Amino acid sequence: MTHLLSIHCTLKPSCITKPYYQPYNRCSNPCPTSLLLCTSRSLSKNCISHRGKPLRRHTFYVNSVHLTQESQTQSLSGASQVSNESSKPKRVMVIGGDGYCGWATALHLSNKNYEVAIVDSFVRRLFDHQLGLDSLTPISSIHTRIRRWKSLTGKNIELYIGDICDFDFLSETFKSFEPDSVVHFGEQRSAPYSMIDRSRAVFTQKNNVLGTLNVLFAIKEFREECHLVKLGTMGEYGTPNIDIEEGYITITHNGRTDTLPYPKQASSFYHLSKVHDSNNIAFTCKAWGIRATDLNQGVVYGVRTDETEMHEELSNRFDYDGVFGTALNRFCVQAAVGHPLTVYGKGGQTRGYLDIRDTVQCVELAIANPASPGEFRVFNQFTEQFSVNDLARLVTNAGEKLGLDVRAISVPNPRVEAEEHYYNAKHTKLIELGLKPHLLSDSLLDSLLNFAIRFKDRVDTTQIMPTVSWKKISAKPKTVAA
Ligand code: NAD
Ligand code: USQ
Repeated sequence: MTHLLSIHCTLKPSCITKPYYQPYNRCSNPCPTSLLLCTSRSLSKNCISHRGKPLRRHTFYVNSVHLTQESQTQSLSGASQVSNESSKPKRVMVIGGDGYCGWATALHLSNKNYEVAIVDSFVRRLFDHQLGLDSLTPISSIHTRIRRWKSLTGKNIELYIGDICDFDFLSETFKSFEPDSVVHFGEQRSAPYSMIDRSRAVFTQKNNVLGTLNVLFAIKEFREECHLVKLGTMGEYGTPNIDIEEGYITITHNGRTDTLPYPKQASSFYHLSKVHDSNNIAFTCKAWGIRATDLNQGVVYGVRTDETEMHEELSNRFDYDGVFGTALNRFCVQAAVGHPLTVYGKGGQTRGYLDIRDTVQCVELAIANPASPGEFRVFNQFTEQFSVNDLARLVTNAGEKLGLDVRAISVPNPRVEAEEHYYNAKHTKLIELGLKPHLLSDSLLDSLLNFAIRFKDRVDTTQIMPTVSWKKISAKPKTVAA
């Protein structure tokens, strides 16, 4: 048995001994035309400065490498969405930009001519090491990803490596990049992970709630006008027996009427962390005049976007395991390897779902149409509702057409959740802003299944069954077999 590493550690870039890269155009010292390799702290101190303001020693400010020889600037399909009012492209900080939704979004925004910076601690890659998990798709390091993007498009993506719970790091990042918008994906996002044991529950809430609080303080201190686009979750609402509105509900009680935040009934320590975030954001919009959009996103499926398709080194991660894998993605991989589809309990659990290509579209729409100062705006970000049984049926039918032998089984539900319930959630605000949904069609399922089949030799079937029980969570650290 191998004990899991404690995750009380935050990734302190100052502890990392690896050399890092500094772009020639941001360096106060003369730099070579290709790349400047800073290997010592003293050198980094001198090198890292921006507009006369030195960055602190532990801020790892890494930019894509100057690749003049390799660069072949392409005119990509997505025309610039950046407003013509200003010739200066909008600067978007993508926190969590090395993750599943964040990587696809960073590339999409860069493709649309936004100036993009990724901020990430790589804690998601660390979770894989801790739990012995791996993405279905091979994924390149962030440095390789960014260099490849630059070589294909000529576009820079700036990179700040660090933990947003470290306010010094975040402050320097804000002062250096000066974002117009911050898209915040940078949280521990798995409900099962948050229910493994006490330390994971605590980590999830600390990481998510404090990280978001730091982002709010950084906006207040350094970029008051900056628009926060925060990834929340449909799971904040739970499964009430009435229609779910977009953020707010108008209630008449004892003859008086008010519009109030929609009631929240989250059902994991992860989902609860999002509720806490929403409350903190709503309060700071009111108190400090921050402008924010909370994107209550449903379950995301798919992996390919126009940009990640451009090169295998731009591939996105694809989780299928029992901790980080989400329903439809898991079912496609299960069908590809001949594993029964794992329907938890009765399978009537209904959620909102969306294609990852719509995630990137929604974020872009939110950025392009910002909230007003002091406004706390909530959009429900999904395109269709399905029950788990619906998904199992769809994957079974699509798999059979491809000659796969697919069957679904009912697995004892490791979660505490309603398995048969009413569910009708509004999702009109993003459509009104111009979202053109990619709905789950037979052809999309075919392509997802074919994608899973292509990588099926990489599947570790021992990671498929759920192992985390909502009821059995304890204070004792959980271990994993090596
Ligand atoms: P992910 O785990 O793939 O990516 C999150 C990224 O954030 C990772 O790269 C991680 O290293 C980084 N990160 C986490 N904590 C950080 C910190 N303190 N400082 C800096 N970086 C940090 O997750 P994802 O699937 O891309 O989800 C992104 C966001 O969208 C999350 O907030 C999640 O709650 C939300 N969301 C995801 C889904 C989904 O189906 N994937 C659905 C609804 C909402
Ligand atoms: N489920 C199964 N079988 C599986 C996997 C899941 O029946 O093999 C069921 C779950 O019990 C649940 C539903 O499918 O009822 C969705 O589970 P999921 O694992 O696909 O998604 P969830 O845990 O809710 O979390 C995911 C993301 C999270 C995001 C959330 C959006 O990991 O970051 O916030 O989707 S939502 O569900 O709308 O809250």
